[in-house]
This record gives sequence, C-alpha cells and structure tokens, in this order.
Amino acid sequence: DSTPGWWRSAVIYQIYPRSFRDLNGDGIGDLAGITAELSQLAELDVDAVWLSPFYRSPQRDAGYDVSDYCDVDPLFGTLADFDAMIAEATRLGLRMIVDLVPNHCSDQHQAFQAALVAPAGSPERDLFIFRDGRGEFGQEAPNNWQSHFGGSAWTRITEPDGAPGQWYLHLFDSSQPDFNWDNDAVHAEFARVLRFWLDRGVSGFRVDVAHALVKAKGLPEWGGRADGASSWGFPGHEAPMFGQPAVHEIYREWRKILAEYGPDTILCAEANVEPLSRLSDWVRPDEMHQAFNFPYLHAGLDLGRLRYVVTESLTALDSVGAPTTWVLSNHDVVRHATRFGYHGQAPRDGDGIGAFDPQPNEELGRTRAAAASLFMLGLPGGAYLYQGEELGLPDGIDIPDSRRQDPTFARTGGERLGRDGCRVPLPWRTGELHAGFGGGQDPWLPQPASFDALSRDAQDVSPSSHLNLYRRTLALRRELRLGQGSLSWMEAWCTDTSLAFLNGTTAILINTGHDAMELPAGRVLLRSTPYAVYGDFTAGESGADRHIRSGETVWLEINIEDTE
Ligand code: TEU
Ligand code: CA
Repeated sequence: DSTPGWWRSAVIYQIYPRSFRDLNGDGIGDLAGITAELSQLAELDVDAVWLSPFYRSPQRDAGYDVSDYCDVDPLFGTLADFDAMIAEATRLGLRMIVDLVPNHCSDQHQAFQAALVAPAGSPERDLFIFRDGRGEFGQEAPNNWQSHFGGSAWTRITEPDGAPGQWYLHLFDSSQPDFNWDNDAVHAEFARVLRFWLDRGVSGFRVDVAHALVKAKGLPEWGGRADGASSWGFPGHEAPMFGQPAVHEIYREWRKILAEYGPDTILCAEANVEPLSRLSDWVRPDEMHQAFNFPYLHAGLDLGRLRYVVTESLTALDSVGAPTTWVLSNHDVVRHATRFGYHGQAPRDGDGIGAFDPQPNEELGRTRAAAASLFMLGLPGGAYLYQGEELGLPDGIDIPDSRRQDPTFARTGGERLGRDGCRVPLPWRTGELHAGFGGGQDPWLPQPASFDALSRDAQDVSPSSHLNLYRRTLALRRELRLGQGSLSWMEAWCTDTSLAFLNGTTAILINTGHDAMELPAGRVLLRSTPYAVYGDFTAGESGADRHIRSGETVWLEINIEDTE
C-alpha cells in the first residue's frame, strides 16, 4: 500500500540471507534464492522485507563485519543479483529495507587496514578509536570496557615497525573496530552509503546498534558490564557508550537525506530504549521512523509485563505522533516458539539455550507462539516477523560445538552458546535433501530433525498449519485495519493469566491460565489453536465454541453496544 506513512502499520518480514534459500547449493543462502521465493512473502501478505547484511564481509559476525558497504559479498551473489531482487520485489509490491552497520566495520575494511599502517595520531587512525594503553609500557587497555561478545572491548595492535602499539576499541568482536563518529569523514562516508542503496531502490534502513555510535568524551570507565547489565542485554542510557545525546544528530542528518527520496523511505532503530519513556527520543518526525520494541520481545508471556510495555509504549509514542513497532523474534534471540516451550521460566537473554536447561517441549512452544503472534498482530502499529516464525520453527538446540559459528561462543570459552540456534537454514520441501533449503553441500548450520516435516510446502497444503494461520491472521489484520487502530483494555477480561483489548470492533484476548475462560459476546473471527484441538478451523465448527482455551488467543468481532 502506497499511502504516506506506510510503515506505521506495516508488517515487515526479516530475511536472514545466509539461512533463507540456497539456490546455488553451496550450503549458504543467497540473493538469487531470495528472488526466487519473494512471491511466497507477497502471498503471506507482508508489506516489506528487512534484509540482514549481504555486503562484502569476512563473515566473522555473519556479515555484521562489513569490509565494503557498497558491494555484495560473492557468497550471496552480485550487485546485478541485488538489482534483480529489487525488481522482483517491486513487481510484487514489496518494499525492501536493508541493514546498515554504522557502529563498526570489519578489520579487513580498507580504511582500517590503512589505519593500521598509518602513524598514531594520523587522519587514518582518527576514523577509528585508537588510544595509547595504560601502564608503564602501555600494556593495559585504555579503559575497562567489555565487549558485548565477552572479553575486553580493546585490542592492541602491532605498529608497522614491529613494536607493540596502540589499542583500538571494538564493542563487539575484535574483528569489528568501532568508527569514530566525532570525525566528519565518517559522516560523509555513510551519507554516501545511504545514497548508494537508496539510488538502487531500497525503502530504508534498519540501523544496527543505533544507540552505540557516539561514545562519551574521554571514554570514562564504566563500572557496569557493557555486555548485559539490563534485563535484555544492554546497560541503560547512563552507560558512556550508549544513548549519548549527540548520536541523535546523526539520525537527523540521515532523515534529511532520506527526505530527498520522498516520504516512503524509513529508518528503523535497533536501539536500547529502556526505560520505555525514551522511545520518543528515537522515533520522532525528524529522526527515526521506527524503533524495535525489545521490551515487548522480552516480556514474553508475562502478561503483567506485557500490558505494562504495551501501555507505556503507546503513551510514549503517542506523545510524538509515532507508531509502535512490535517484535517477538529475530536473528539474535531464541525463537519464540522455543522460548515458550518451557513449562517454567524460559531463557530470555538471547544467548542461546544453556547447557543446563531442560529440553523445551516443541508442541507447547508452537501453540503458545501462535497465541503470542496473534496477540501481537492484533495490536495497533507495525510489527516485524523473523523468517521461519510463520512456520512455527523452533531453534536448533543440538548444534555440535564444532559447528557453532557465533563469535560469542569462542569469546566466552563456550560459556555463552551464542545465537546460532535461531539462525538455522529454513525448510522448504519435505523429503528433499536439507529439507529443500539447498540441493548441494550441507547447510552452514545443521537443521534439527523436526524441520523436514515443518517445511513450507508441507504447511502450504495443510489448512490447519501454522503457515496458514499466519496467512489468515495477516489477511484479517489488513482487512480490519488493525495496524491503524487504537487500543483500549477490556478490564473485565484482564486477570493475572489473561489479557484482552479492543481495537476498533475487534476484541483480542489471550489466556495463559490453566483453565478455559468464557468469551465476551461476539463472533469468533480467529483462533490461535485451530490444529490438534479444533481440527480444521476453516470448516467453522470452532466458531461456535464460547470459550478461550488455555494457551490460546481469540479474535472476536464485538458489537460495541454490548460492551458499553
Ligand atoms: O546486535 C546488537 C546486539 O548487541 C544484540 O542484539 C546482541 O547480539 C544480543 O543481545 C545477543 O547477545 C546487532 C546485530 O543484530 C547482531 O547480529 C550483531 O552481532 C551486532 O549488532 C554487531 O553488529
Ligand atoms: Ca548459496
């Protein structure tokens, strides 16, 4: 839909290129694979696609270590493949948003290579954050900051003459040196990168670690861990490497560049926005259009927390006239079908399933995931989906240590398993080699045995599948214009284990308690558990059931007079 502000209510589907579809059979997904399957996403009825990095990269952090921002990594294809993908998306009415990684590049980036051989204090070094070490021989890191992936955030280089030299800052892996955003040349370079992709037809950018680009003057010591002090993995805004006021100037510059390309191009912040009242720092008419609502993701199925997050988010964003952006899964966290498969407390830290956790129950997780997704997709605002959640895919939890790729695993000596579990290649066709992901070499990560039966083709033809539930949900969401709606809580149906709200004339109710609850008066439009429990929902018999079952979400058409 091409109305102004399309993103306000958009459902955007995240493609993780390595794991989407491998057309040339080398075990890694590619752009041609995406182009070949885009029609599936149009059919699912999403508005846009966000593409994780496909740029030239040594792939030390799965492409979030970019060595050339204006080219496609040969692993994924060519710029011509990119153009063909955009053309196909345009033909299908899908917008494409690409990932921008401005906090750091790869240590193989030509600018960093040049900095390594230039003298201390040179303009080349000033593109990055080089400092002398502390101690008599400069043998201690310049400050106590920790890498988000574990270990020190500083690495010492060897100077061209062979002597131990300066240190450079990397908030992530040592192969990901942080840029110095106090340097105008960095601003100029990223302005060029934005224009390069906008000229090729993208509809905007998801901005990686958007809160981290500017560091506090003098790089003061930070007592808290830089790798996970808050409930969802980031220290708060008081940390000297996050949420500095000057970071917003960057996005105001970018917003002006985007404006040159018309009102339909957007910026989405991957930012630490705790407390929620700070959402309005990021999403403003002159800055970002969207910011992922990670507190929503991390609320899980804790309904008290969920209600708090929804209410606070809507309040904060209404104050600046901005939409909310809900999300349940992405390539950094355990998939929600797995998080919700635990009977007790689910893992929440986005660092993979710990070795001591009990095995999750796949069926329970999938059922609850469907309930959570239907609840989210009934909310006003936009939402992001992560590839495979429409299939109800679980994480890969039995990945052998020798196959793990996430740098977190190595940097913490295996203490944190890392994020590989949610990155396992998608199943397309039941019974085919690698469940149809690709026809050649083994996928870059092994697929769990359950993936074969969960393939897209198998789910396509099963009316009661997770995929068909998502299709019905997205179609109904569009038809009822729920994304453009507004929310009021239905207090009589809000308890410790249930939550209900009205969006227009649609009531959306979730029940996480043990017992079924009676529904308000109204016509059942959709249930999250049609399969197994109800049989084929499309046949209609479940509409007559006046209850909302345990672990279920129901969409109901309400006669407003009944509720007043
Ligand atoms: O992630 C930012 C980030 O630090 C977290 O999402 C983190 O990966 C998670 O809490 C697990 O610990 C972005 C990208 O999404 C991620 O894939 C990259 O590795 C990271 O930036 C560095 O570019
Ligand atoms: Ca490939």
